Amino acid sequence: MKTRLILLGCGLLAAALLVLGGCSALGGGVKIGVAVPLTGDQALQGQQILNAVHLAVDQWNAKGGVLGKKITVVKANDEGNAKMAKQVARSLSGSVTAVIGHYNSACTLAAEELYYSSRTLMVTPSSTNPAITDKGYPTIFRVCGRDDQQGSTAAQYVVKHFPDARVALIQNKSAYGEELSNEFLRNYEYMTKKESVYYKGIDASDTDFAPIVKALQEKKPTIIYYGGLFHQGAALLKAVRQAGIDATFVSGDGCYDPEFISQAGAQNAEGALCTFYPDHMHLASAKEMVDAYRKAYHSEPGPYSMFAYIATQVVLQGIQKAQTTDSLK
Ligand code: ABU
Repeated sequence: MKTRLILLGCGLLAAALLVLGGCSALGGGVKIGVAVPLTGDQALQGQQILNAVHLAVDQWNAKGGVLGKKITVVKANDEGNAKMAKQVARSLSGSVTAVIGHYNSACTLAAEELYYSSRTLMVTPSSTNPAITDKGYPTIFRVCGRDDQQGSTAAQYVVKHFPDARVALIQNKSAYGEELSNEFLRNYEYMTKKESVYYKGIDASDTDFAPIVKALQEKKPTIIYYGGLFHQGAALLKAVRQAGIDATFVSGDGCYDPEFISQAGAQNAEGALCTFYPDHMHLASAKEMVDAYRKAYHSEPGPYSMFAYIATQVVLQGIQKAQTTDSLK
């Protein structure tokens, strides 16, 4: 089974130029918080991010740490839930030098104000909602791309390769899924002057797709654009294929995950399209990290492991360059 890949441009943070958000309650070491889901549907993705941060930190510690101090990792489970993300942010703010996280855009949006207020540096490896960085907080960053980039890239691809498409959109009403779908639709409508044949917002926890399948059977789309994460996307695709609908399934980075294929079933996922970055699993420049990850964890890195590893490098190289963990200096 092979999912085809649409490349998405990604603005990497310039590590060396960072002046870091600091913290006055650090004690002797440098603490890096990792705020991700560690339970529930996204626990594997959270663990893959946490593993990658640990990997980078272990490598730094093996070389003497940063500013001569040992680096420690403080993990926090936001459960993929915005309310919990706020609680996590309250506990990490001011008690760690930097936070790598959150995974979900909704969580990052809920938490970032607290990090900013406490001048705790935050770098998300995976949250793609544009508003996260458009607010312009000087201590809030991402090392991944944005939903406006993904939406536009996917729309251009569909316009070029499916000129007679009948497009249906289904999105999970999250800060990620809704934004992504609307960016796709805005670009698609602008380029084609055509409207979608179907648009539906669902809850991220919805698992009964019978009404959607019925509507799709009536509307007969040839493209189904889904804004949301892999587990729901996989279940939706499965339901759609079981009903005999063969429309091409298109989504974003949230479905670019081996779990999407295994949960949907390889046959159902065949030909699905996702926007993502050049996959580090196939990049020569990423081989060292990928090999180190495999050796350390006896498992494969996840789609956002490399981004978490890079985010950690950004933070630690920034501390090294600035020679301080204090954002006021
Ligand atoms: N970017 C997909 C996964 C996380 C999110 O942005 O909500």
